Amino acid sequence: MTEYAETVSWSSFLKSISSFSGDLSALSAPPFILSPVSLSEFSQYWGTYQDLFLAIAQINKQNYQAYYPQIRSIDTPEVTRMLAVLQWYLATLKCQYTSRTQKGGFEKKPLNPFLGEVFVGKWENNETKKGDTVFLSEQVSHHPPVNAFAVINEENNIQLQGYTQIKSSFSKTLKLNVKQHGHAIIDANGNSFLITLPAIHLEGMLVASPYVELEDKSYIQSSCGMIWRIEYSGKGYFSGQKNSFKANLYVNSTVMEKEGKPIYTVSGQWSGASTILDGSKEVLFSDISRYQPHSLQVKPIDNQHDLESRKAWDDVAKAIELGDMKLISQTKNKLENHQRKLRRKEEQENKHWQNRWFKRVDVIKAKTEPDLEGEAINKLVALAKLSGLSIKNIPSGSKHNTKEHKKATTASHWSFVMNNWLNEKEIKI
Ligand code: CLR
Repeated sequence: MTEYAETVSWSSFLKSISSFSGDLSALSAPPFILSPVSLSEFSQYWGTYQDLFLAIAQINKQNYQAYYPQIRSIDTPEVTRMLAVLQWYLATLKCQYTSRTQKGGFEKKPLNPFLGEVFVGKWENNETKKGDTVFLSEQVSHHPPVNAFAVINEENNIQLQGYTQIKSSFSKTLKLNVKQHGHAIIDANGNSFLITLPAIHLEGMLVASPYVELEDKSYIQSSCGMIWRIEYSGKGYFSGQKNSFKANLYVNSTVMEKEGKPIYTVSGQWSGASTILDGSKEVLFSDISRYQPHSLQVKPIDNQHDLESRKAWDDVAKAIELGDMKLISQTKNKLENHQRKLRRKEEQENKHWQNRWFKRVDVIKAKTEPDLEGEAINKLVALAKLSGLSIKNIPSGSKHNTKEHKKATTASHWSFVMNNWLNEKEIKI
């Protein structure tokens, strides 16, 4: 395809945005902006930095002083663990939001996962005391699209689980604004952390090379009471750099709400280096370029189950790589028609699609339903309470005292069911 043809189709694409309905999958975009990768792969980035992730579980009373020798004022394992969670979290942001745009690339429109689509793999940690980490991702809902995920390392007794659902809209200046619903919860040796998902927007639409910038705030609430508030900004807000952030650690959410004195302040670029204020001295906190990303191992397509993402989308992905619009729509239609048939059959037989490893729990109703084990759900409720964040189905990180919270009536969340994974017979990692 010539560059000229691309710009022509891009401008007509931009025009078509004026009638955007909120459903990104219904937006037909020119082939060069289509990605051959399904959105169900994106949650793997929670585990890319294995060492930083496992450190959260490995820090204890005996070893905590070895973790951040450059920060002189650290005095407890709890504070060290909070720093480790932030350091890992910043690294995940780099993966989640810049891994596709590095080396001159741009953000493309990912494949829209079908109901029941899974993407699984593992990180092999060949050193002792690390053990392998399992990654599971499942498309638990198609309308609206919801992806649930889990990252499990048994050796270190650490597990992360969560889900995400995006709500998007275009501004008049053709900026794509995306709010995320959902959260991630870490459970590490008896310590748990609730992580809210930041709002994002896409810049660079007018020049056909979109990239993500984060905005507003997100939180990490620990079961020990401490909470991080992370504020994001792009070029030219409180810093001249893109991907800027400032994170304050508070002893609890009450102090945070009163804008009391933070224990620590970390600032810099989440995609690069950041510093921490240690007393009155500014020292290096983290420089992500010094850490090695660890890639997820995924089975070859031939050994995959029909529900596995790369196998199911193989023909479409190949067509996208060829840039052949006709072939793209043929292969996509085939997959989508098959899905429609399945749904129709279920309807006729009065059956529902069974989710695999996750279940939906409404925490408002759950209180009156005695059979709800859902451990993570209980943690969610407890951590949300500590943080003053809403438990309802509103954008992740919304506070308890907002209008949106008062208006919302449901509080259903997706919760990982470990036993379902342990009893899994068909899908292997
Ligand atoms: C999905 C959940 C991940 C983090 C993440 C990263 C990038 C986001 C993606 C989420 C959702 C889909 C997204 C993408 C960047 C671009 C893409 C918003 C939040 C949109 C659908 C691309 C649209 C492109 C056209 C308008 C051309 O953990």
